[in-house]
Amino acid sequence: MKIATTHRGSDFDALASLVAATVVYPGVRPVLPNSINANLKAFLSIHKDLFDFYSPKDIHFDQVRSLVVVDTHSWNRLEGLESIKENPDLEIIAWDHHLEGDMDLTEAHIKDTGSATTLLVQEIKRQDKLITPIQATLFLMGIYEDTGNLSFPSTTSDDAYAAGYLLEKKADLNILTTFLRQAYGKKQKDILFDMIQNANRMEIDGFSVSVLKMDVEGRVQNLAMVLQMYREIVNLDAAFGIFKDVERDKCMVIGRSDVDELNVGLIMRSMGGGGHPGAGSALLKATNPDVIEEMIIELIKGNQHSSVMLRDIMSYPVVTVDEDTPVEEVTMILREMGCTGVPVVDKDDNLVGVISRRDFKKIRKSRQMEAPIKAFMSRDVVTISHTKSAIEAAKLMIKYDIGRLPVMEDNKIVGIITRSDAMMYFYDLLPE
Ligand SMILES: [Mn+2]
Repeated sequence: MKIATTHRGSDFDALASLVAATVVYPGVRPVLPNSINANLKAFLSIHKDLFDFYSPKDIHFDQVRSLVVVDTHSWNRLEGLESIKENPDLEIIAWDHHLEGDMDLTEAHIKDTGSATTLLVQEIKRQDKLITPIQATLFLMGIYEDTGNLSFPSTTSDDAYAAGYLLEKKADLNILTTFLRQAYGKKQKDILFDMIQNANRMEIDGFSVSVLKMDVEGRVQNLAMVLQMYREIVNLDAAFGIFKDVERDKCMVIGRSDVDELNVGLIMRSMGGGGHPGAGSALLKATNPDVIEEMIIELIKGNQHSSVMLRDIMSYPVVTVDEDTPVEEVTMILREMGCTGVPVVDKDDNLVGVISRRDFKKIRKSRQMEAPIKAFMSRDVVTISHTKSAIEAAKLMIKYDIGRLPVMEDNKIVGIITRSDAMMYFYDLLPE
């Protein structure tokens, strides 16, 4: 068995490197440590289904013949893998940007780039492997996090070339800023202070909105994050910033919204930019900020159709299984449906549990395949009412780290919302 793993307290560079390793080594089992940082937790609670991670406890260590380690090559930074050290003829391949490490390597790809992801992206490029835009986004997050958006002194030209390659492969910068908490320095602090002092609040169609106009000198990083902080502090439904770069005579327009009904992506697209329901931006050349402000207000007024309710994105009808169905039969049903989990009901159709891919990993012996599914299902089922919104569903998925939410009406399941439904919403892939 060939496994890939990374360091404890995984960050985006670690996760991105791990996923990149599965591209470079098809068939390798990616083992994600249980301890991961908070940004990563939020990202995975939405995206987990895209990546088939194993937990260290799912692995029979004595069967591991080949180990790929990424973003570390020190035994003490791995989680729960000490015992495989003793495996005879263990092959160890490392991809790492830390020069120090105590593992006895069969194959070393070690170079002091700004991120470990960079090294794997170079390999993916060299082999001309296919990657999806979502993988490209994740890889870029890995590079950006470890290089402070290519600004840390540790950044090398390799990192920047790799970032360029990922943008070519359609990495999505809006998603990236949603999940990466970025540097907040003096410049950002001054701008935030300015914003709060000049705070203006208007009511447009029942939304509390603020449109700020500011001149900025040179490039200021993370304006989007500052705007987001402003929106949170002043407690607005949505905030828009029009940042005029006086030297270049351009306006950067950024929007952040916390309510479903006010779709920032739609507004930014109308101005030639792009984005998602909660976050977007546009770059306008030689435009008067007052005119842009008027445009934004008009667009918000015209924005009356973008409320996305659960019934618009949920999947239905819902296949359920009876709690006494044998495990084996459930796996067949899942395979036929092509999905990874299913709600479990009792004789009277009441929801009593959910079975998911993670629960199946508890099964170790073949005779357990004949046991009723209720023996393995999760009983604490988080559900959501059909009257709630897509953002509320996504928040629950993040909070409870679950990929499937039954949608309930009068105690019966009327639909199910999955991570991929939520992703369709976040990436704005819904049919218009
Ligand atoms: Mn790293």
